[in-house]
Amino acid sequence: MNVLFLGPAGCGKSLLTHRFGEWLSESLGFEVGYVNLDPGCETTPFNPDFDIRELFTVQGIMKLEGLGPNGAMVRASELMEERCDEIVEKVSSIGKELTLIDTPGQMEIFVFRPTGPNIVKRLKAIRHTVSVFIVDPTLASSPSELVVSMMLGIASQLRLETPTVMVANKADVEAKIEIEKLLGNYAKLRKMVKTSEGAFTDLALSCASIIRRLAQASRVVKVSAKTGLGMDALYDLIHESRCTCGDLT
Ligand SMILES: Nc1nc2c(ncn2[C@@H]2O[C@H](COP(=O)(O)OP(=O)(O)OP(=O)(O)O)[C@@H](O)[C@H]2O)c(=O)[nH]1
Ligand SMILES: [Mg+2]
Repeated sequence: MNVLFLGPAGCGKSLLTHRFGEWLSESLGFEVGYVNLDPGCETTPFNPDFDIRELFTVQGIMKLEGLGPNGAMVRASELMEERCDEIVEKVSSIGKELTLIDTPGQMEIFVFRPTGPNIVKRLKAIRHTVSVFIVDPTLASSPSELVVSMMLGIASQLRLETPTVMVANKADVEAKIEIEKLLGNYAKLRKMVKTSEGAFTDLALSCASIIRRLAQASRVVKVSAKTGLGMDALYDLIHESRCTCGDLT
């Protein structure tokens, strides 16, 4: 199985890839493969079996093509697209039971451009692929912000067409709202969105009902990539998503 880690910049994709992998091998004895698909990162907390930076880096593109960081990131995305076959071949030949895939910091580069969907489509054809969408509590400090974060998760699910589970990371930091509880209690979420101030309360309420209908994961688990809290719950959630889509191989 492949597990993709997705989410907004700085939400903890790389650290969670590392921590979850460490937990899978130490606690469950799995053979874990690691992939870095972020051409812009300086370092990775894990030791990748395949690293996109073996092919190109954002820094290199900036120098070579005289581009700024954003232009170089877009160019990197195009290069990933051009070398899609090679990337899929490298990822698929890792040969571990579970391969954890860290994705670019700026998720729009991967998810909202053709690159991500194309790579994932091919990975899916080879073996079961699940996404973990990470909600960053610092970007979900009010009910309507939480709704926005979840919409982003649903948009990723639509783009990549993979079973997608959602986690609230940074559980070791005190959160302003109880994310996982609110999402497990739709009536409470609606009530809180309704009473929160904002010109777009109605819009937020409509989005909340979409989340209820479309979020594949009926629950969100709380994890900490820093302390390792919730790795067992994340594993269960991934396993459940696999059972729901009928693939138990
Ligand atoms: N307190 C706390 N900090 C965390 C946690 N997970 C990640 N961080 C911190 O958040 C920052 C970003 O973590 P990364 O793992 O690099 O996040 P990322 O999503 O890979 O970041 P980009 O790839 O740059 O978008 C780092 O300073 C981490 O130490 C967590 O569970 N708790
Ligand atoms: Mg990262």
